[in-house]
Amino acid sequence: ALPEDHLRSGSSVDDLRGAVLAKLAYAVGKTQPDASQRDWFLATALAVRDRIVQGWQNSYRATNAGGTKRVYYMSLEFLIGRLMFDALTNLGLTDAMREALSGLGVDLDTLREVEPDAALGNGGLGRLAACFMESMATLAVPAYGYGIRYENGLFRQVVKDGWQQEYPENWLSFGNPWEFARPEIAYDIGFGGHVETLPTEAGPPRYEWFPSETVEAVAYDTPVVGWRGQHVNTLRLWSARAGDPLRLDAFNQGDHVGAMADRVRAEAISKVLYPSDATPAGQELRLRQEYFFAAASLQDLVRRHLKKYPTLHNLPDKAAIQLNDTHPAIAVVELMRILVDLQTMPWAEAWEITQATFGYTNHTLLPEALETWPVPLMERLLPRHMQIIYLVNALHLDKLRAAGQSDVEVLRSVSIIAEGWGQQRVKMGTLAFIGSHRINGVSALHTDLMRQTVFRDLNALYPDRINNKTNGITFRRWLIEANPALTAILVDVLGPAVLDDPSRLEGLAAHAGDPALQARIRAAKRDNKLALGRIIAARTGVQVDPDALFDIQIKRIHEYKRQHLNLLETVALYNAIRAEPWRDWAPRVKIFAGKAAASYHTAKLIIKLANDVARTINDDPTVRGRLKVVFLPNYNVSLAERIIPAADLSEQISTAGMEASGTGNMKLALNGALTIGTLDGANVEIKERVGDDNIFIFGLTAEQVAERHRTGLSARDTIAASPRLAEVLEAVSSGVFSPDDTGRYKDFVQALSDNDHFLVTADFDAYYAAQRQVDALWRDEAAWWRCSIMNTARVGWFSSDRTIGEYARDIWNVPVAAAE
Ligand code: DL6
Repeated sequence: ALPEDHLRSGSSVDDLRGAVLAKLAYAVGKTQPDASQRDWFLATALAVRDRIVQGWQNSYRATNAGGTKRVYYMSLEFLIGRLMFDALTNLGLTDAMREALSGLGVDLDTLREVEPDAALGNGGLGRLAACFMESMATLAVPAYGYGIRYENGLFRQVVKDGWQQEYPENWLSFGNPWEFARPEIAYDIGFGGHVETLPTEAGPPRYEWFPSETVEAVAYDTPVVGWRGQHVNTLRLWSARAGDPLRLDAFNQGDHVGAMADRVRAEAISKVLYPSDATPAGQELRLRQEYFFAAASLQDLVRRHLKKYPTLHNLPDKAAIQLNDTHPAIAVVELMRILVDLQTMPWAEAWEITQATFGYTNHTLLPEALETWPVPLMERLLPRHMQIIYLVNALHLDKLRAAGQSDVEVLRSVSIIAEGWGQQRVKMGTLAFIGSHRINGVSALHTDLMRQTVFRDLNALYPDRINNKTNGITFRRWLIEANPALTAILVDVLGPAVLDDPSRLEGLAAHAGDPALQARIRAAKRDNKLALGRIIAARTGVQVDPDALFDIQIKRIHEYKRQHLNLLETVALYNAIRAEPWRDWAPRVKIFAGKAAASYHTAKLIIKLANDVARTINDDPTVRGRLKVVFLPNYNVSLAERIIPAADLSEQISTAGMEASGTGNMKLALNGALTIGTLDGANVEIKERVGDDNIFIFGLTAEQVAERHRTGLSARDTIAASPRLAEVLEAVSSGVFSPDDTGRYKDFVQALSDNDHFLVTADFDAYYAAQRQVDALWRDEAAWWRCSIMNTARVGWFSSDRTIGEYARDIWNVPVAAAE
């Protein structure tokens, strides 16, 4: 082989070192003495990327040559985080690269921290998309992920005086070594304008849309390499570009700002993830984003199909499009427009193809998160699409009436158009449901609730469409990369095949009581806790004891997730410690991290409460360090990778029926944390697998919650019946934790008493009791570590490889590679 090949594909330490040095010189343009850590990171990432390219091209060629069906995963979010260790791990190059760099005086783990964290998502939904991309590559399912290349990802959270502040997160400012810009792959995306009716000689008229505005969608490709580098897929993200970079006439007349107005408006589409939709302009931008990426992705996949086949009639045999929630649901209508208006296909045939191609995943039942768009907005922005929606709806309702359905309530509930709110709105969930052949929920409970609630009437009409696909996580990132110490023990005990086949984790159960194994697992956890302790000290100034129980709640801040229930329990424990300081309290560190939506005032107040409670307790000498509270700012994927391996207890305490699945619950259990949780989302299935003895379940069930919502939510009687809770609420309300502003939490506590929608007060006593069971088990070391090991042993099923296998079989109809 030519030396050049070694530089591009060699995997020895010398090859890698040579490759990094070549990249440093010729791609980054630096010499060794001048290179910063960022330069070294770029050089290393580029050298790694070279090693993916061959597999990427092979995968592409094989799929094309074989005419294999592809999966297109459309998602407004891909929370991919850092990518260097994904690539190194899956290519099996981590150790060799570490050695290669250390020979140059460079530390791979330092470079790991230099990589920007790509926060192109908000939470679980976006991270699921990232795990699915990795699993599809691992299982050799040919796939494209389609989304938006946001210039600014989810905001950077700064905590100032206990309050969240948001700052832009420009992850691209120093370049992105993983992506390939494809300026030649660009599509025109129209907005606004009008529709013309064109008569035809025979048959129905044709329609043509003349948009008043056009924005270009430009592709940026990131290769996604699967485990052991066998298969590589593409994450194709769209960036918005104005057709004309500036209006030269205006510029020459001195209007330098005005000359760029069109460009700014066009490029705003890919500027920020989740623009605030509190204003009509924000709402419009959000709808523009959704149509922009859905339309670009469809043009792309249709072009690919027509390059190989003469017609789109066989599209469902060659393409499965998965809608990750309703955000891309307008794609259903866009495909109809392409088929009927552009390809002149008869409506019925087009509809059949559309339905057979799409699948839709629902990720929430919360009414405020179910998307609806005002008809006037849709009509103005996408006039032809609105016509198509009306026709889809009319035909759908006609069919039901013809089949004997005359119940006005049922017809109203299954209609795509909702009346009310003072204006008509388009229900995107109903549109996605009707336009798809399969609709899935993300945990068994969530799927059942979908059948009983939001989609009850649609499910009665189409009983075969809804199916369950319980979420999963990729073990490559959440075990192998995040927790090398635990991984090494697992490989030692179970053999290296456990890395390929997570069901082998079950073998650990037989050793759960082995004191030697317990000691090893405990020592590994302690090291992880020490490392997290260093991060906590650096970011918050709080010193934590690695031998205390690390009690973790990490997720978006939301009332349904009930961080405030945890905080109220923290206050109760604080009161108890102060009342009986002589008792042998199990030392605990309560760690919170998460972001609140910028316009969600109560969630931001909960962050302030966490910081107020933390300051008061951490400063109180009576507590003597037996309880510490930490709010770690700027939660993101990289921080999760450091927190999860250090967790002893996993807080999954949402109001039952409100958390669709959760995936943090799976990551924490895999890393040996015991769950304290409600019977909600995937907690139910985690309990079934780990067993009742290895999990702390408390609180109302989803059914009981629904019953409470029917009977009323005043919490006065509940509070009166619980002196402990009453004392806690009184302390918070009266300003014990906010001496600088004693009224800060008055309304917050009042609202809990008047209308406790999330049933915090109702679950409080049960939660407090469950926490004391946690304390008791923590004191029995052998029993605790046995439970911890049983958690790791029994959650192999939550691998996203299993989930993707189910999607492939039941929704997409594509084969998956057999496990090695
Ligand atoms: O399915 C992924 C993830 C679930 O694990 C979470 O339980 C669920 O809240 C989340 N859903 C969303 C949708 N919008 N809201 N809210 O983020 O999906």
